[in-house]
Amino acid sequence: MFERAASLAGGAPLFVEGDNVRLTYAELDRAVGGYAAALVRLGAEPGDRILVQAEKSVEGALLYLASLRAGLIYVPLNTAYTAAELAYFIGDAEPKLVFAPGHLDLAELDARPADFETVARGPDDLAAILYTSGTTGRSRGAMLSHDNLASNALVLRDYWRWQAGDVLIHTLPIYHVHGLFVALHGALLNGSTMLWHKGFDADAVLADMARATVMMGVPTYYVRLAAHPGLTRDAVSNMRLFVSGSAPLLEATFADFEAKTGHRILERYGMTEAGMICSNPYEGERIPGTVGFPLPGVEARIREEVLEIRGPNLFKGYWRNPEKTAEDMRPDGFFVTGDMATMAADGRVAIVGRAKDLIIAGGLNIYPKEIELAIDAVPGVGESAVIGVPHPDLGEGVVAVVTRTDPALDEAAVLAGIADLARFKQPRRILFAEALPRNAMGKVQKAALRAAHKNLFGA
Ligand code: MCA
Ligand code: AMP
Repeated sequence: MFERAASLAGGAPLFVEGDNVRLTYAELDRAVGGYAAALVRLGAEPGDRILVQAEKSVEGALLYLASLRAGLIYVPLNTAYTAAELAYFIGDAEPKLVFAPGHLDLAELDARPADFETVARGPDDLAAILYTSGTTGRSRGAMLSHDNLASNALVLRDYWRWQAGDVLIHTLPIYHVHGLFVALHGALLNGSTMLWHKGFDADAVLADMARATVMMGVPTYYVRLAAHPGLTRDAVSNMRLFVSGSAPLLEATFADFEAKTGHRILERYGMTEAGMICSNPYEGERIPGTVGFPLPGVEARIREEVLEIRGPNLFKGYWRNPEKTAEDMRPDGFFVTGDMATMAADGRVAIVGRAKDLIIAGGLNIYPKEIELAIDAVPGVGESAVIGVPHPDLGEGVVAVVTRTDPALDEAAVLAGIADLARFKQPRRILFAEALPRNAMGKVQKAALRAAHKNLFGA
């Protein structure tokens, strides 16, 4: 699909960094071919996993495409993960090749442009495994097939009206669904130029809006843009579409952004296990606080207040974990998302809460169980409860409420004891308490803790 799109786009720029055209569509085939050939020379065979933890780069994107062409299974990892976390993923995925600190170096790969015969793959063959944390505290790999990725990309191309002349501001990381699939695939399928940013910087993004038409981001990006004095109707006059997802977009952010730009941000909803699931319409009403309608081909229903879905976008299960897969799957093939939702008579969906114990900060998922297990292992800790409370920039901020057996234990000692966790998962605040509130069943009342500390970050 990408090769066909690229052949139509011809000499159009593909990756642009600043004023620098890094690659044109005409060069894509041989550039990716060079990476694919290099991977094969290193011994990778179809079905092998290739694990990548690398700063965002054009080369990294080419490596992903090369992995698809060589029939490999791409396993991207958040760059913030520590060496201890990386070791877990290597043990679980058993990759043939590892591009990560202390392993292979992407910059040293001999990947000069070359012809490469694409390895044929069937629709159900795996294209990628994306790790997603679980309520048990252990990350598990969601197996995504070529058809999962392709079907979702094709649906979104039509749903969001990708069109000739579109230019995408690509500022998301490429180790998650949002940046790696939704944004990258959309642009590639459409033969669109990507203005490639290594990370999110509001000044740089605003400056690029004059030559772009589409932007995708997590709510934090829109919060930061809306607070920027440069966000005006003039600044966005070339823009066609702003998409938000990965976490709830506050109605206040939606309203603020519309007042300043005239644009109604299009909010959509998705998950690692299923790519994009629901979206507000392109032409119809984009209603804040809702995520629109199930995408064409996606079936959605609500059982006991929780959203369940089925469709060609739905993953093939958790890597080497059939028990967990079975737990989340209904006998009729519907997947239990763990998101609490309502569905209006016209089918419009609103996400109203979470049945799973999950925090989303700046679009990154954090499972309290994993943090609690780490804190509980620190000497001097009695027990802990990790919660998310409103945060003005990140949406939610991580807070730990901790009881101690050693009265001298302080915040710094707790943080030092959990240094093996990626920084973004570590609590912004550690609060000490005499005891944790429990209900009659002995279960920690997290709702009470969240209510007690809801103003901690002044959101
Ligand atoms: C960075 N920090 C964070 C986060 N990011 N803390 C909590 N949550 C975060 N998301 C911490 C760093 O550890 C550091 O801490 C400090 O903030 C500054 O780091 P820096 O990297 O400079 O921060 P930033 O550049 O401002 O990054 C924030 C960000 C970024 C722009 C919101 O996290 C981001 O781009 N997030 C997008 C993630 C994403 O792609 N999500 C989609 C997942 P210290 O200073 O203490 O060391 S896909 C998904 O969810 C589904 C499928 C879907 O629907 O899309
Ligand atoms: P991940 O595990 O990173 O794929 O994150 C998926 C989760 O992000 C979903 O199960 C939701 O809880 C949340 N999410 C994604 N998009 C939205 C949205 N537009 N509104 C509310 N929650 C969202």
